[in-house]
Amino acid sequence: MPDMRPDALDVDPETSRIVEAEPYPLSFDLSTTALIIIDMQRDFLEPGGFGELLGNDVSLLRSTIQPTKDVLEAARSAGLTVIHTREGHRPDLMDAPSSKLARGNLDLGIGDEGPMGRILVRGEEGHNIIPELAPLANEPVVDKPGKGAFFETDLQLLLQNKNIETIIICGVTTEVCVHTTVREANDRGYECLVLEDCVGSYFPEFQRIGIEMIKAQGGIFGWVVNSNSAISALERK
Ligand code: TIU
Repeated sequence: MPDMRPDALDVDPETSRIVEAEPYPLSFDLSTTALIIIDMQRDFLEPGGFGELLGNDVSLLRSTIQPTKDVLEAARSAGLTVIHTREGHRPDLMDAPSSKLARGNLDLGIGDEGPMGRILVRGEEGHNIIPELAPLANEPVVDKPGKGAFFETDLQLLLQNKNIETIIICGVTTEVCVHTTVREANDRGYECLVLEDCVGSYFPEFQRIGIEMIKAQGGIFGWVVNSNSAISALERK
């Protein structure tokens, strides 16, 4: 006797998955799930970039690279939609609010010439995604002027046209661009699964609390799991 509940009619046993996430298991379908990798750019992860100029120790973010690489490979093998984002601005900086340009009273700030070219400017070396996670030609790269990946980008259009319902999130930094994007996605009706070892912060306490905040209150913003469990679900091991 087939399961005739309304939701069950849509379930394809070949592509449906369950991941033992927190705060409770999450069901998703490979055909309606996207992996979004947030801002894994040289400016945030390598010495001499914007992250370091803000006074941060970039080595704290680098532990996210290998697990994210593993998830990226599993997502590609599972046929997921893969989208990369980058934070940065037009060379004329007209898409950067003056508040953002002035913030921090930095000697070297957005648009200034740093060791990897002009900081957080599109087309510069530091703005590039780190080589370990280089996008494939068929993977969209969404350039965003803000912290959230939905703000003034075509991300929602891409997701709608691919019928995406669930987003698996990796990237940096946990409490800044990852959180902003998860919150934006949540309000737009997407289910978010944040991979705790694939998101990183310059502040260990913000990493811990940032993860707690997503899954608290019954998953107020979404679900959390580690990369191994996510990969197992994608591969259905
Ligand atoms: N400074 C910091 O933690 N993050 C950012 O400025 N951008 C992102 O998180 N991508």
